[in-house]
Amino acid sequence: MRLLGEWLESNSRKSGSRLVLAADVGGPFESRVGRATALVRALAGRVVAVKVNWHLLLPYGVLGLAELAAACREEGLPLIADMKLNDIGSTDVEAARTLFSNGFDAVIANPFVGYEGAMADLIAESRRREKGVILLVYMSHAGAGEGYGLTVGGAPLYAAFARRTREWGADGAVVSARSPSVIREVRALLGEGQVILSPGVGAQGGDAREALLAGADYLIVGRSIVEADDPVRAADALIRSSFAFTPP
Ligand code: OMP
Repeated sequence: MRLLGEWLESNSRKSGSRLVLAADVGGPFESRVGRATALVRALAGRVVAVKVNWHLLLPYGVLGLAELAAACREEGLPLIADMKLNDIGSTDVEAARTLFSNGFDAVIANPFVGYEGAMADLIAESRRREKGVILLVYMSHAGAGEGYGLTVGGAPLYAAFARRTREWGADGAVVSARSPSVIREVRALLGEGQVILSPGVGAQGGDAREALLAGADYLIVGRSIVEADDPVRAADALIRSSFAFTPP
């Protein structure tokens, strides 16, 4: 079995990078997948994984992303589907089967829906297929605290979600790079081998180095690379500025 965390770590050792490319390519619909695929080719060796979101999934669907999935496979990069799965088990499992049968290696899901009849089914399907599930634990937008920060039974909801990530045996958690203190708390609650993926650096104002020092394993970065005049230089600059330290 190739656990997602081991795959990311192996790519990170080879590349010296902790960047996950959010291939959020906008602009003309007809050229998005071609441009995203070219980005993956150009950035291979500088990123440890590729994540796709509605920018590509909506206009193309998984069948339309075959070229991108093939590029990820050839470059040895796990392909993560960011649909923030959030439904009953049978629907989530259907989505996961479609994704996993078409070159995707992991999905992001929302633990808010609970275990029985929802996340239990999705996680079991992913395990059976040797694929990954990453749970949303604390989001990066300004209003994230209104939901993920709600206090339930004297503790914030994100702490409950971090515990669920461990207990349910997911592969890791998404935690905002803009909230290093939350990253620290979540890090302490996660189990061994469970990774923290942190979005929110660059365009959203978070600091890459602070997020990594707080305990994030990887940074999910979209616009500050994708929309840069020179994405390779932008990725290199991020790698240089954030990784001038040895992670604990
Ligand atoms: P940039 O802000 O352009 O770097 O993109 C960040 C990427 O991470 C986008 O694809 C977002 O949809 C995604 N993301 C967040 O920004 N915040 C979150 O809390 C969670 C995600 C995510 O699940 O990837």
